[in-house]
Amino acid sequence: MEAALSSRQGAETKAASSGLSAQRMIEIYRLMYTARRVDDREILLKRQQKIFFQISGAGHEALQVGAALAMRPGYDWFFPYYRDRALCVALGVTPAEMFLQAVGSSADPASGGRQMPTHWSSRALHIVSTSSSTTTQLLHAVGCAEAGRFFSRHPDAAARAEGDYRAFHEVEFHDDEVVFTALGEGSTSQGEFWEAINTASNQKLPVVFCVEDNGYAISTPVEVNTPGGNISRLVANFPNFHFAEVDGTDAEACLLAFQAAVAYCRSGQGPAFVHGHCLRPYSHSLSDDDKLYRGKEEREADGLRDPLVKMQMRLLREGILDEEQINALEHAVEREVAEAAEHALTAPLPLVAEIAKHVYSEDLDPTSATFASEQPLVASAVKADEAAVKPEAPHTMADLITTCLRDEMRHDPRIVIYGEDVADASRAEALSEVKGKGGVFKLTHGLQTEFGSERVFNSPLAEANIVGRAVGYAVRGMKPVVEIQFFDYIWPAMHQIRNELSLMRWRSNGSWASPAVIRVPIGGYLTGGSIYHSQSGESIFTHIPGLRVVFPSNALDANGLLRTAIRCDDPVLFLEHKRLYRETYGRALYPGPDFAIPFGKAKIVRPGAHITLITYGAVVPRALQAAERAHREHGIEVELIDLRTLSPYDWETIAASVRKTSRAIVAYEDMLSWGYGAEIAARIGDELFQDLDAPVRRVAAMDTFVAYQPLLEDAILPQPENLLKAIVDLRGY
Ligand SMILES: Cc1ncc(C[n+]2csc(CCOP(=O)(O)OP(=O)(O)O)c2C)c(N)n1
Ligand SMILES: [Mg+2]
Repeated sequence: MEAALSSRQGAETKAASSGLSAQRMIEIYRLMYTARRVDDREILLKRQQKIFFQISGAGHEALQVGAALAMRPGYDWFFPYYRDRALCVALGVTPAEMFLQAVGSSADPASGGRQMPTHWSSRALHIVSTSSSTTTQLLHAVGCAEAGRFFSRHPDAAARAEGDYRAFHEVEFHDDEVVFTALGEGSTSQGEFWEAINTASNQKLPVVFCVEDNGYAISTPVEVNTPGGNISRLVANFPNFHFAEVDGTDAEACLLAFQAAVAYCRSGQGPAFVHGHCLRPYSHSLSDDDKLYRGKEEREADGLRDPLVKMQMRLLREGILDEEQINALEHAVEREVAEAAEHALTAPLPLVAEIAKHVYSEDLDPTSATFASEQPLVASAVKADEAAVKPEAPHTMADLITTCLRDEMRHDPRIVIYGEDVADASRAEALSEVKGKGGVFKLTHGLQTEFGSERVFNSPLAEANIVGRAVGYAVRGMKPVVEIQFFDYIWPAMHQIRNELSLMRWRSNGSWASPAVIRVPIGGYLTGGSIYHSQSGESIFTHIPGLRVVFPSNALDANGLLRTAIRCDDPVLFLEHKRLYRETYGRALYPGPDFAIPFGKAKIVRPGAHITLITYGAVVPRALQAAERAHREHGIEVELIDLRTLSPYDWETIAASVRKTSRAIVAYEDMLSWGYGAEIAARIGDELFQDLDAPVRRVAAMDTFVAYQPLLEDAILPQPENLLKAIVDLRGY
């Protein structure tokens, strides 16, 4: 492939030698050469054991420099992948900064020594922190483009506001900004690739997708990942795209292809897809040896296509530089690279004392009094137009969640709500004759009608799409409050939640954050909910640093905690028990539009001197029943603690109670083994051993999923009788 291979839907890619200035050609070579020499120097340092990992961008330089020079750092937005060294050099990341990351220095501006080399991040250049996960970044790019478009259509939403997360999110946007993202050809097998081009296509977003096709994914050749061996052929029918397939070793062809792609995106016509054929002369990484799986002939053929050699030859052939000038240019680059590497070797190391910094926001603490300022309003104080629900009547948890969403959307124009079926009707013209859906549980009902289809809309049926886009929205300063339809189906989003959403702030050493809210209906006791509509599993998420996990048991708490979730600056998993949505238990009056409850503050539902019972969610009303019976039938006084938030949780309240009662039960709806209560029980045993008069007990579900037949469901999930028995047994211990 010697020149641009093809170009469809838009500007033609001009033929090679169409006339870049000599200056431009020299600059391209200098950037490509710099990237290669940084790789070479890192390889040396790795062999000397002065750095700990190396992965090179060798063979991709022409494509990446072409991409970078077609865009504007600090104006456009970039979601690169680990091979994009030349892209980042050309955007303005210096070799010195790259080596600081390679040695793991605290001065590494991308991550402060937390990420491997080539895990890019720069606020000034708009390079958003990337992970090692292949492909996740594409959905961030999509969300980022949506956010840019939203701000450009609603500039008022960008205004800074005090008192919530908006105080800490400077918003910049440009009407014609473009978002770039890249991945390898092997990574196009990931579902998130297809989920990203789906939304970009549907919404005509200005995203440039770049597939850097070096023919291999570690040892797996392209035809194994891509049926037919060419990704361009597979994506060709996505609407609204500009497509280009180029020789990724020809710097000029690449630059021209990207210029056309970027122009198409800037003009608002839709996304672009640039597929570049490049090569990988240095194996996958220093941990890989391609001689183990590639024939000699194939490797040698690649050697002849080295983009660096080709560019150098061209400079010579066209008389742009002579040999001496090339040598001078190369020596200058080598000097800069060597000095940068030397400097990094003496750079300061990160402090162990700062390991936990930026796991959560350093600016806004959701456990603080900032979120405890408001008492519920008395009904007479609620203005009629403030209350979307009647102020004088008690309301269900479902109602007060909806009310909170509505109040917060009125308060904060940066909130968008999306997910599966959350809109009233995607075909909005139907709304004049239909009532609207508003979610399978109806909690978002009426919101699209009030706030419009740009703020409340349906997503594709793809959970990673929902959360991945939320990351992109949130890094731009928007507040996505998204819904996963059932907890049972959160798993396709798990990768985004664990490796991206929750890690963005820590891995970028505080440079970026993605404080989105994910609302998730959870739990059983449904009579017929069965395996796939009854799951719990909260401990899997409380095991993720960086994520707040909230689990209210009643209407008032749900309202106040959801407000804190939305106004705080951390990502929050907000678990809503389906069985509690419309229960009589825990109904409450509308508490007003500013009622908030801080995280990490448990509620003592019932005081008692004999036994501490710690629980949350739908077990709270069951535990209350058991506690009342223990009092009536056995004279046992149970102190019932509703944790309300699971990460963080209120250790002080637990400890004070156990010191008083000397007996503790931890109860939870999830399976007994490895469940949330295991951690609480272990900590009580660890820190309060001297205060205990009996072992800590757990009451939870059987170690199985929930079955359909109600008889089985009742036996599997913890019931008031199980709790009562545990209380009586423990009192007699
Ligand atoms: C989700 C995920 N799965 C597996 C890996 C391990 N891994 C790292 S790179 C890689 C191959 C990627 O190949 P390709 O997309 O072609 O990019 P290239 O490295 O060739 O540029 C794999 C499997 C990963 N980082 N992320
Ligand atoms: Mg590859």
